[in-house]
Amino acid sequence: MSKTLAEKVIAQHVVEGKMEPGKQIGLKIDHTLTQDSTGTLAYLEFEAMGVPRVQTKLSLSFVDHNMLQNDFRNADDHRYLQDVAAKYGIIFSRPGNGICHQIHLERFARPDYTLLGSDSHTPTAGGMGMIAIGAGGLDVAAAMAGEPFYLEMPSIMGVKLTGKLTPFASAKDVILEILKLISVKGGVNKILEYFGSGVKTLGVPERATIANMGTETGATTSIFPSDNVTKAFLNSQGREDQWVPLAADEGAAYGEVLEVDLSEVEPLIALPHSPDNVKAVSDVEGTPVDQVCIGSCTNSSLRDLKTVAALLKGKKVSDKVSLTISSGSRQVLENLAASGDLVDIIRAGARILENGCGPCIGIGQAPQTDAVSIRTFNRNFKGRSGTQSAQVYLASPETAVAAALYGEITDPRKLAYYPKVTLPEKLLIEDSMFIFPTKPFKGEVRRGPNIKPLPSFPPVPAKLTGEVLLKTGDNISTDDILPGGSEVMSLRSNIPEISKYVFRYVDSGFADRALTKGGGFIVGGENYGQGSSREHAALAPKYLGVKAVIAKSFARIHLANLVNFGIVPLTFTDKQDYGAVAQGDTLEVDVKGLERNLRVKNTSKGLEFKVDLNLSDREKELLKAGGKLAAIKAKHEGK
Ligand code: MIC
Ligand code: SF4
Repeated sequence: MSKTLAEKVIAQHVVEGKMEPGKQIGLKIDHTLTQDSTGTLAYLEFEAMGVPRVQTKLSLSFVDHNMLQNDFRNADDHRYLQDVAAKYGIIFSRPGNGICHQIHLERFARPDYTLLGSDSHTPTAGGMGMIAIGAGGLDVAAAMAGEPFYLEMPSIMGVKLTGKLTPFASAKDVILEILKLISVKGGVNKILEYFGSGVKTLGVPERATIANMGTETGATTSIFPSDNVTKAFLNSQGREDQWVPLAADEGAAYGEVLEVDLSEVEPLIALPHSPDNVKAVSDVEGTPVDQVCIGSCTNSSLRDLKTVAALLKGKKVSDKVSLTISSGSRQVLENLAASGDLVDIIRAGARILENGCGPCIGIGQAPQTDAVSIRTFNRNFKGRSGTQSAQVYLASPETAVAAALYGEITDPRKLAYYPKVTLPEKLLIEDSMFIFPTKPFKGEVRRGPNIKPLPSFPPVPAKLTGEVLLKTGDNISTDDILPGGSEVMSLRSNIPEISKYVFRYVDSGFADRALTKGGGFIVGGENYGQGSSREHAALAPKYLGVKAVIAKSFARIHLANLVNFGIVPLTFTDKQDYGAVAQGDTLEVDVKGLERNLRVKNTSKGLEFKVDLNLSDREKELLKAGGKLAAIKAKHEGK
């Protein structure tokens, strides 16, 4: 039977379950990656599993998020990560080397492999024909310990690309077009698989941009074929021997197909505060701009920054605008420097930041009050920039440059001259900021005082009772649940402290109220927990006593994180019942046996409503054991 490309790669790696959409499967994981802000917890969890060395083909630990060193805390985390990497056989990418996804794509990604990463934009490597999935740190730790990664077999959505992009439209506009069509929840439990004659017109960095931001549709992952373009990219990285051809079989059937004619894609922009709030740039032209930030794992490749340099060459950034540039990797920066492109960027008046995530997660460069900030990033949730009143727009590097030069949102086609950017056949490559775990590790793993032991929790009780501590609307993101920014992010290895920030900008009294009331329930709308993979958004509420979340629907990674930490995820059987629950109501639900169909008593209103607990037997076992860590520990102790 003909297979889609995704099915072929999955079939090579499936170790449990049937590959039928909606059924649980277990996948063997070849590569894992972590980054510092999820990695500290992931490695504390890995250590607790008692496995002497990682069991994967390759595991990588990056430091790219918490780069500010205002005090000892982030630096201590970096040192902890470096020690753990050396001890357990993990490649360590030193601070300053760049963003995990960009570097993994350059130096490690390979077609027909699987990757699990503790970061939601791990699907970037789908640009290289990998099945690359974002997950909570605990799932990644389990994969490092040799466990399969369990997930619901997604349905495969074909995305047929035809035609060729016109000047000033780029890969970012393609994914914005797709977001406009299917929204931030249109990809949930799906894989976006790209095919068609338009694919070969896109380079690997462009494919990676599209796969990266497929995450914003809620998709499990995105994948492109591996073809001669892939081969040329691997060759430029000195890794041609890792190439294999990969494409869907002739006649492969997709659950549904979306068609995008690249020649019709125009410059697009996502308006505040959601990545799917997409309009044509020409519709919002003239909006004054205060800040432009170019970089992030979506748009910081050599292709992007060479384009930026060529468009800025000989020009000056508007004096109303602060333009920041953060390249995705040291390799990108080095190649820009060697070709002279960096000089054009500096002369135009850009502020050059460190290679890393930086402003994308509010680590510096928070814009001024009420600022309009145009960013080449992938998320514009309210407050994520560090300034609650800022208006953040998402656009391509081309559109970002136009805004920086004109001081207002401008259709980049006004720039008239479109440079033909070509990438060198062979790049400058220098891997000295990786530490390869070749020598045996001696001594103790060093932990700073901010690295606190993991909290442990008892099994889920038979009956859950308590108040509705908070009722939210649709599309609540993990940035709403637990914000980014340098203040909160430096507490990622300290659950008692970070839990004080849960829902800080949604409802500043939440954490105190949860503790005072002895925990309780959260009621949510559709797509609850969209966005990042941070398991802190489950673990910190659990620490505050949250027992269950009742929502209309959940985002994939957050749902898994809730189960992993023993918060019961319930969905309204009839979504209308959402209207019958208010904040402050007292609820009661008998979850003994973890049945699929349950009834919740609203004792404040004297009402009852039905909810579903749609979990596999394996997930129920995790809840019964008090979470995934307890379950894995028990398994390894029993060996
Ligand atoms: C993000 O873009 O939101 C992050 C920060 O990279 C997160 C990970 C984290 O919260 O540490 C993600 O996307 O998973
Ligand atoms: Fe870093 Fe931003 Fe990418 Fe997250 S989305 S990994 S914060 S660059």
